[in-house]
Amino acid sequence: MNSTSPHSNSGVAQRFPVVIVGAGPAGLTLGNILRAASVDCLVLETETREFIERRPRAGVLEEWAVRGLQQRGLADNLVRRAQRHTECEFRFAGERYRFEYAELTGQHHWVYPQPLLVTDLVREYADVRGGAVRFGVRDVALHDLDSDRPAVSYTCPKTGQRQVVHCDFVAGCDGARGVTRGAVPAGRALVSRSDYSIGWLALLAEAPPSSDCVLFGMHPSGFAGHMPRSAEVTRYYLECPPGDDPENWSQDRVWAELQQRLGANGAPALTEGRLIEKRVLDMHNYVVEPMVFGRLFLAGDAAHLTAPIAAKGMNLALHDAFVLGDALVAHLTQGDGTGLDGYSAACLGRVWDYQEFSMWLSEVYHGTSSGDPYLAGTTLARLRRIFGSRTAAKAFAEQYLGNTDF
Ligand code: RFL
Repeated sequence: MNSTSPHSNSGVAQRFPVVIVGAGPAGLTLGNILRAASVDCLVLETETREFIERRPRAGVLEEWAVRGLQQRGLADNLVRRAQRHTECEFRFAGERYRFEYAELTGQHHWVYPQPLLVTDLVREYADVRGGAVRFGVRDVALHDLDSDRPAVSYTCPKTGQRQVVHCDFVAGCDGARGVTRGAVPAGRALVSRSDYSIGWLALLAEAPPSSDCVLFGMHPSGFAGHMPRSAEVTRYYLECPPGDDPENWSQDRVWAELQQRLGANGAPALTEGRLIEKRVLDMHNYVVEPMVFGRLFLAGDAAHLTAPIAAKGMNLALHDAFVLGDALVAHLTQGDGTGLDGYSAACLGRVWDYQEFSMWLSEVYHGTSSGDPYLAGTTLARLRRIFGSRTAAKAFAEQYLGNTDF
């Protein structure tokens, strides 16, 4: 893809200093940072604006990430509307264990549904800061990335014509299923992968939360999670075989499993409701190193995927966007390339830290249902340590909330 010519069947060539592929949290945050410094950029997105503003996904944001958005004028709605979570609850061996992480660390989580954040970011970028964006583009291809005159081409949804955009830099922010990661030639990056061989049935229920906090159920039948999203909507997860068909999970079966796996002494029954999303996620991770090839800078899920086990992916996407945005602004406005040179290393420390935590947490969530009594025993020992030792609890809380020292 990198070596193909962008020039066939093209309309009028355009030029932007930066082309951003993908209008998710990473791409839109990056675009906003560039526009705030009056750097021109173009965002290319395969979906419509309405679609990205509604796509349900993440909800949990770490304090440092929200501070980063605030410092860039991107969190006004968020801090007004998001919930602050200060504790969560683990349920295992028939009992409930409250984990008061704010009391241990002085930090909390923010809960703000990803579609609301994307809506805020796209409005600020396109309607307030005057950023250029093309929705519904097809067949995005990258060209001449290892030269100082890279280009991006795409098919315009209205005319069907190929368009070419010349630029200085390409930001690959097109998520786990995008095309930019594939533009890095084999041998120019190391892609490390890990597969948990575990599936999660991700559910959104039209039901109020059944607790004031996140619940984690470690049950011999499988993990279950309860994540409040708003007064009317709650996200639930159920461990299932990888590749399972969501149609195997009727409304009745879902609620019966949730009630069982999240049941514990003294816990009220869950408030049930209509399921408005039901999809199976196979739990796997990857990391691309370095996150740079020539003039292409990968950010967010395009560069590294963290299974939603530890709710870290959007936080990492924002971190990359902050680092890359500041580095591109320094280069394009002051000729200072040190930030771009250090971009990959500046991101990968946090990426690997979160990968490791996600792996550790996966063992905790899935050990009791692994069918291996040894793993089940060591999992319960880990959990009891968190609730038996304040030092262990603090160490866990620090990782759960996201280390601020990167
Ligand atoms: P995104 O959000 O996937 O955005 C990429 C954008 O690129 C577009 N695109 C293309 N555009 C142009 N050309 C192409 N060829 C393109 N291919 C794709 C896509 O349409 C899209 O608009 O990536 P980004 O910006 O890196 O953001 C990553 C986050 O979205 C992701 O890490 C999180 O959603 C992960 N995640 C969570 N992260 C958290 O930090 N906290 C959470 O609580 C949390 N919960 C979750 C999650 C992910 C989930 N799913 C569905 C995987 C819960 C779930 C269920």
